[in-house]
Amino acid sequence: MSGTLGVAVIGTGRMGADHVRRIDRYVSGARVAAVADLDGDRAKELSAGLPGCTAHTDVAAALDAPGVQAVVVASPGPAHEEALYEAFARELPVLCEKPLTPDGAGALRVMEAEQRLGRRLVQVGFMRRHDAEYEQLKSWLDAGAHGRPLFLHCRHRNVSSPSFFTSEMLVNDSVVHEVDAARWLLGQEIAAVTVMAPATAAGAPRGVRDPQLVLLETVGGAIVDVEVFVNCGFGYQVQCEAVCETGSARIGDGWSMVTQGAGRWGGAIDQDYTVRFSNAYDRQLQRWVEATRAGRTEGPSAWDGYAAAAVCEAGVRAQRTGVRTTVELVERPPLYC
Ligand code: ISE
Repeated sequence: MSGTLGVAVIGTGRMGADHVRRIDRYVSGARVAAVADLDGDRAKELSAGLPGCTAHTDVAAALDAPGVQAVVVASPGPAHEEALYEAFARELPVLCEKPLTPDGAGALRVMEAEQRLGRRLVQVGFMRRHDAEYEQLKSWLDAGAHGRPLFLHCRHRNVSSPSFFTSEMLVNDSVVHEVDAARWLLGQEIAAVTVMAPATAAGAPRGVRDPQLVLLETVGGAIVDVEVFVNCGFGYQVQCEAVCETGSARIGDGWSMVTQGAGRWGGAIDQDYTVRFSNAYDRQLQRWVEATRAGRTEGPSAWDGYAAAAVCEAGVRAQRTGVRTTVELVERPPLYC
């Protein structure tokens, strides 16, 4: 593919608008050629400042717009599957925000459709894989200098959850990141999930069980514990400590400038994922644009999206029943090996 990559962005909510801004201002080699949103006014408003960008309320129309060569899907999860099929029908490469689909069955259908095309078109937006600290931790683990990984101790805290958040979403919208990160860092599938919850925090919205503790067991015998707390009130924190047989490594402490005065020392805590992972989002998009222009599809695949969805589905069952729940995965198709 030569020249500037024309990208259609589907969904102009928080993430979609952020991707549009990123492509327009920071990513080289790409431009926003079309945007689509059910809210036509929002799409029009966003496209207004972008030369040559058209606004649509319909995914198909956006993908057929002049100059569109690739797609970013950033609509709500339940709308991803249809958008992916529209992209497949036109053989357009796609960067699809997580979750690939809200459930394992949908992700299986997407994989089947992609296999019928005979080549990978989808990269899933698990952006932590592009974060510099996560990359460092992955290299440390891959070097294997400290023996086998035994534990990942993870903390995933948000200041507050959006109004539509449910107890299930702590697993399938938030912990889905740790599910993917754990599979990627350890190079192992997740075999079973257990979910426990302490007393609900005073800051949790009515009916939302927050915080929760999610335990993931990998096929290689490692245990991943995730404290997920999406109304902690004090900051956005994503931390991960890997413990191996003879050493440990930890990321996400967020050391920025340290101030001292009046007998105290301190620093700022990020308040939001678009700030904490801003570089990861930039790198994800830049790398996707470069790979796409070179005719390659890289990064987390539809298989990774499927595996994460299957683990989260088991997680939601474990949450409801209080019982350790095994994860059932289909055999990995050759396209994803
Ligand atoms: C949100 O959708 C994200 O992807 C954030 O990274 C995560 O921290 C948050 O809990 C999710 O709701």
